[in-house]
Amino acid sequence: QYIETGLRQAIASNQLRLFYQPQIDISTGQVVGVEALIRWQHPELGLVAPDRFIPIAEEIDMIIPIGQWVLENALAQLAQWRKKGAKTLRMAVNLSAHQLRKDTIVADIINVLAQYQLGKGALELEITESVAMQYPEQNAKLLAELRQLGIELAIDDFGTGYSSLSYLKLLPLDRLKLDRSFVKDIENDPNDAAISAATISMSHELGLTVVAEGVENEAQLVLLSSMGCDLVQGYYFSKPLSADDCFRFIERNF
Ligand code: G
Ligand code: G
Ligand code: MN
Ligand code: NA
Repeated sequence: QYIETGLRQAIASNQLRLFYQPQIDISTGQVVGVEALIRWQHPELGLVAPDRFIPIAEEIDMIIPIGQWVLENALAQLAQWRKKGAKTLRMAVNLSAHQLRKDTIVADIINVLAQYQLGKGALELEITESVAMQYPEQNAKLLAELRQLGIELAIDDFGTGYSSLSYLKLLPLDRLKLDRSFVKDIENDPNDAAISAATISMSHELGLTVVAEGVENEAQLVLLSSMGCDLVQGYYFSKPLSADDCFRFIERNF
């Protein structure tokens, strides 16, 4: 109740914040993208993590305005970074089920991209497996429209849902994000290593690239690299950063 009341005013009260986590191309070491991750700067609770308020935002119909706020602010930030020299940087934004079902979603995204003069390859949308497979036919049509606009599409938390793999052949995707639960013990657990290797080779056969999430040490990086993983994201490189800190991180390898 307390969270709910506060959440309704969070945008107007300027309490939402975006943090950005770099995504690194394993073969070049370059930062090719960043994932925008929301937090809520609450006057009493401090910085609230998305796990604690996104589910509530979905229930009380606040996820649409919050999702729109994220798109606008993340793309405004990307436009600024591109002007400062990060010319090909990509911004990954998490999309909730409700946002995908909104009938003006394509127009909304076109408008924000146009507002910041961002073209193809600027925006990546992350959707979870469960969302992707909810309405496979409708999603296929919608995602094809988005992809036509040069928006890249990634499946978030891959391998964790109660899902079949059939959506992978139905949907026009660019990338899978290997869930960090498989990466965590990849050096010690042969099952995690097998699942990761199989996911990477299957993805490549399907014409998709793979981002490994939650990479925390060099051993994990070396193993993922030997498996042909394309991109990595995790504390070994950087935790999610404020915009200023993130730009300093990106700037190091222009
Ligand atoms: O940043 P953190 O690891 O705490 O994020 C936890 C979860 O919150 C992640 O699964 C992420 O997908 C989700 N999340 C973060 N930012 C957003 C957002 O802007 N929109 C939605 N729908 N989910 C987000
Ligand atoms: O579910 P999604 O991948 O969108 O959310 C990413 C979340 O994972 C963020 O909240 C971020 O804080 C967290 N995260 C990012 N890198 C690491 C990592 O290396 N280790 C762990 N344990 N969490 C991470
Ligand atoms: Mn994500
Ligand atoms: Na994830």
